[in-house]
Amino acid sequence: MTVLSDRLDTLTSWRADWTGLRVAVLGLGATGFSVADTLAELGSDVLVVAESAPDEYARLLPVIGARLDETSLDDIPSSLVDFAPEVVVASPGFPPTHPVIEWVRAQGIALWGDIELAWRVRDKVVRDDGRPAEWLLVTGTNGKTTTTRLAATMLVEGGLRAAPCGNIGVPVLDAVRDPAGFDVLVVELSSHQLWYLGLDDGVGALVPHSSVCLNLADDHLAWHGSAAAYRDAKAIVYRHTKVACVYNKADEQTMRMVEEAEVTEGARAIGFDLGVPGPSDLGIVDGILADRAFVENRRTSAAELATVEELRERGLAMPHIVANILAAAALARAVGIEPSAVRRALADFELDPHRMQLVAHADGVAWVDDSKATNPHAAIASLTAFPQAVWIVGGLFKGIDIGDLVRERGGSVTAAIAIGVDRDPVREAFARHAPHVPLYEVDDAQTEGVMARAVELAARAVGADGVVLLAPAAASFDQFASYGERGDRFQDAVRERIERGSSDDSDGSAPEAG
Ligand code: UMA
Repeated sequence: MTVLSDRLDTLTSWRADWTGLRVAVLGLGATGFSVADTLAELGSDVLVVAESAPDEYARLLPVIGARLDETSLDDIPSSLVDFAPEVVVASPGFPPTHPVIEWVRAQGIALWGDIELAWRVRDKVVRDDGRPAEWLLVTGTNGKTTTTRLAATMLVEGGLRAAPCGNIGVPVLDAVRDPAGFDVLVVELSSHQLWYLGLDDGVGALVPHSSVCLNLADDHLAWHGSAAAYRDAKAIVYRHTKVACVYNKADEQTMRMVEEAEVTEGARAIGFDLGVPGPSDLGIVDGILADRAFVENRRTSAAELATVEELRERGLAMPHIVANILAAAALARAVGIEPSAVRRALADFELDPHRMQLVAHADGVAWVDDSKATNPHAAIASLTAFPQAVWIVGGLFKGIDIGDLVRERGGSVTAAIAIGVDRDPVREAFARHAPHVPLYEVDDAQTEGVMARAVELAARAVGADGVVLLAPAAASFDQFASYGERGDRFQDAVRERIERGSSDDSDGSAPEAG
């Protein structure tokens, strides 16, 4: 073992000696800044290299004692080579095939993500018992953010100091350094962050209290290079789990991940789905969300968490949301939260905007914004929630095929409105799997015009008592800044149309399909 790796092995505490450690930080977004800020505070020698740097962060770096080289990263910057970093901490946007990442690995330099660093310094603020917060990990292709928020809400309702963090938008290092201190962190992890975690299984390896992979479907294939690599990254979530490996009984791949995981001895596999739960599962019996995993006698008894009817009243009864609720409840129950606290948390819970959000109900038509459905798997879940819908679909498909989605759900689509730059996948999927469904195309490629036109076409295609569903199954970056902007513009267009009234339709008839 080299002197350097000996030193890195000692760096598993905030109180370890980080001074003078040469660390290069790649990227200066939310993650890069939290990493630089942490390491500068610890006395390390920090160089940030980034292709672009928001003014606010760039101004702060010298103040906190870190340096910035804002430079092209197509080649290895000489500043990085000269710096000879002992550790490189990469932002999660950097794919394994990025030239700088390949260089770092070829040089044998230690490569961490922000999550590994956060785990190593998690004892900055400790609980009353002198121990750092426990971590609950949440990943999956879809539903991560909702589940993370749900679990954190249940924990807080149950009297714990808990916070959601990670891919949800709050860097884990910010949560770890929050002077308030937490009993439990609910950490949403993207496949990117998990890939970085998977690089090192040494003394710094994360040991979660409990963990869940909610589901798995093709996504981020360009970043990972293959579906298998994406899956392997997701599976890291279960590694070393101490108490509960929560998996989706309706998604065999998540069960397989648990079977194959190297967990801490004594960890249990806990299943969830919308069916009747077996012992060690959470599920639904006669309209009741029931826990048969964390009860005294799980062979003969169950704990009631909520009813489907209660969820319906709160707009939370869509199948995929109920699945998220069961997964979150499993994590909460694993840390000892009472069923009554789970129920109270659900009574106040609101879904985030752009997640199956009912924008308006006008003239019998429901307008639903699920702009967050950025991949086919998410769009299947949203289409499944309605027997029939006019579907606004399209954007950037990132190489993902929507044929299966259209084959599976095309029967419930009364008309499709195509937006986005990737038209061919939509045309081909409908021609092949649902040729009877009228397909209208939005020709306006300007961000300002897309949704007005899509809403106009949808309004003319939808029947009485119909549903218009924005669930694009694709990323938004071709025409919008984010899925949030895409959803906001849809909502604005819907409201404008309703305010204007439908009277100004050119002829009130259905548009001509392309
Ligand atoms: N950069 C490059 N080249 C690259 C990639 C990044 O130069 O190939 C630089 C750019 O200068 C860029 C900076 O790195 O400004 C930003 O880094 P980043 O893209 O890794 O993003 P952060 O701003 O640090 O935000 C990240 C997550 N983003 C990604 O994983 C892409 C955020 O998740 C997360 O909330 C935040 O850390 C805090 O943990 C967002 C996301 O889109 C929501 N996640 C993806 C998803 O959910 O599908 C994975």
